[in-house]
Order: sequence, then C-alpha cells, then structure tokens
Amino acid sequence: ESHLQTEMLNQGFCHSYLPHRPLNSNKGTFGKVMLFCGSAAYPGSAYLAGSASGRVGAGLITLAVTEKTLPIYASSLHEATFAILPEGPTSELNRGKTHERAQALSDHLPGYRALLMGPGLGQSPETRETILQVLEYLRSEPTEKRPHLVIDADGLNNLSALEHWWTFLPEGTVITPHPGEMSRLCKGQKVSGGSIDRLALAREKAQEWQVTLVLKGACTIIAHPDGRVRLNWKANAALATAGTGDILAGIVTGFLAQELDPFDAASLAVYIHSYAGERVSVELGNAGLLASDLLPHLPRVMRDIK
Ligand code: NPW
Ligand code: AMP
Ligand code: MG
Repeated sequence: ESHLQTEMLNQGFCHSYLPHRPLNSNKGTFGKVMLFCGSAAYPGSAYLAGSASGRVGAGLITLAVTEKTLPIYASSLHEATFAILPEGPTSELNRGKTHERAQALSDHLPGYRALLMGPGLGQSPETRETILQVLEYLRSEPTEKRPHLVIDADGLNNLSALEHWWTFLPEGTVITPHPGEMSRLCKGQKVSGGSIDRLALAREKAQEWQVTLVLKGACTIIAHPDGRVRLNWKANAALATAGTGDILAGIVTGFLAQELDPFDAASLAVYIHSYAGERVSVELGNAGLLASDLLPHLPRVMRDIK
C-alpha cells in the first residue's frame, strides 16, 4: 500500500528539498526562530540548537532566557536576539508566576515561523506548567498565525509524565526523541537504538499521536502522521556524544522556519546532520567529536548536495 511506503533518505531527495535563496532576499525571507531551551544546568543546549538553526539558513534566532541566564548566552551567541522572560518560581509551583512566564513567551511569538521547546530545560513542575500553557496558546491560534513547533528532550520528558500527553499538541508538531525519551513517551516500553525493529513502532506511534516523529539512533526513522516512513541508516559512533541531539533539533526548527513542511524539514535535517557527522569523522575518526564541530559543516553539506 502506498501509505506504508518506506523510503531511504539520499542526496537526490535532499537536493530537491533544500530551501531556495532568492538573490533579492532578506533575513525575513528565511524566517525567525524562537528557542525555549536551556537552563542554568544546561546552557549549552540552547547555544547548540540556536547555532544549528542559523547554520542551516534561518534568518533570525531568538533565545527565550531570563535575566539570570542571559549573560551566559549574550557572550557566546552574538547573532542571537533575546526574549527576556520573568524568572520562574524557584521552589513550590506558583501558578501566577508560571503563567507570567508562559504569557511573556507567547506574547513574543507573533512573527516567528518556528519554535523549539525542550533541549536543556530541565524537569520541574514549573517548567512543565509553562510548556503546557505555551501549548495551549499555540492550539488557540489559527495555524497560519502561529509558529511550527518542535519538541525535544526535556520538552518530551515533561510531557511524558502526563496521561494522553499528545492531546496537548497543536497540529503539525514534530517530536525528536532518542530511544530513552521514546520509551518514556511509550510509558516504559523498551525501545532499541540500533536496529530497524523500531520502524513499526515509529509508524504506529506517529499515527496514534498525530505527530511527525523522528526516532533517533544509529538508524534514525522519520514517521509521518499518515503512516509514511523514511529511514536514515548511517551508523556513526562519532555522533554518540553530548549535544548532537540538540543540534538536530535546531536544524529541524531552522528548516521549518524556511517553510518546509514538517515531514520534509525533519527528513532533510536528519540527512544533513548525519552527513555533517560523516565529514567530521573523516577528519577525526570515530571518537572525540564535539557536537559544536558539526556546526561549520552544516552550510558546507548544504552547498555540496545542491
Ligand atoms: P543507556 O544509558 O544507554 O542505558 P536522558 P539526556 C537512553 C540536555 N543536554 N540507544 C540512555 O540509555 C538534553 O537536551 C544538554 C539507546 C539513557 O537511559 C536534556 O534536556 C547538554 N538508549 C537533558 O540534557 C548536552 C539511548 O536515554 C537515557 C540512546 C538530559 O538529556 C547533553 C539518556 O537520556 C544533553 O543534550 C540510544 N541511542 N540514547 C548541554 N551541553 O547543555 C539515549 N538513550 O536521561 O534523557 O538524558 O539525553 O542527556
Ligand atoms: P541525543 O541523544 O538527543 O543527543 O541525540 C543524539 C543524536 O546523535 C541523534 O541524532 C542520533 O541519531 C545521533 N547518534 C547517536 N548515536 C549514533 C550512532 N551510533 N550512529 C549514528 N547516529 C548516532
Ligand atoms: Mg537529546
């Protein structure tokens, strides 16, 4: 059946989906990205994701931060702009404060084409509440007026504690779990990282949850809510290191900002990410890659598959 097709990602496919760069373009042409990522414990994830969005061509990157975390980013990502949110409540859940933070983020979203929530956010009742309130805002907006959404890492971990968490998502959401996060989303079901026995699971869950699902691993599966599936099987141990997933999430978000549809944005992102990993490991071998090494290779990979 055509809806059960499995495609292998390849260069020809990716070539045809690369965003066009008209000569008379400006930064607005390529979309604004908002990142609700990072925290005092995980500042690097916002840097990595934001840089990756920029390195695949998004026009403007904005990081949602608090006054406390701003100095960390202001000196490391000069090209980014900032949405300064009120500090969240630090101890017990204070719904008023949480609401203020979610409201401030939502107020910033008009004009943004893509939003990434999750990498490095940490898990606390306050963060979960903020995420839920932002999701509620997104669901209340007409599709063409709100940013496309990617949820990764702690965005997923915070949600997976809830019953029927997928009912909180706006239509068109992309989620990018690694096998550990996927198993939490599936309420403890064991999910492997290397083989393709996860293909049926990814297909089933993308349909059940009505999301574009990127199930990461040595073999990464991209599943469409209608049952189509794409595969990228390029095992590379160099990528098995902290922060590479944050980069992938930033790439997907960067392509959504450039108006690719969710399934194509996710597919192209997976391909370019693994291709950049291959490039770095040609030079370095299969150990010692730092996630940030991938960043300068992203535009080169795009140039070369053109
Ligand atoms: P194991 O250990 O192999 O048995 P967590 P995290 C499993 C942020 N980061 N195949 C693994 O299983 C993230 O964005 C910030 C099989 C283990 O159980 C998050 O917000 C960084 N299993 C936060 O840290 C850099 C696999 O998943 C579990 C698997 C926590 O995220 C690092 C580990 O996952 C990080 O990105 C595979 N291929 N991959 C920064 N510099 O700021 C994973 N697992 O507990 O969700 O922890 O992924 O580190
Ligand atoms: P995360 O666990 O969220 O940091 O994501 C790790 C990223 O690196 C995902 O895009 C994985 O597909 C990729 N990755 C990790 N290990 C491997 C591997 N052995 N082969 C290929 N890709 C990998
Ligand atoms: Mg991750």
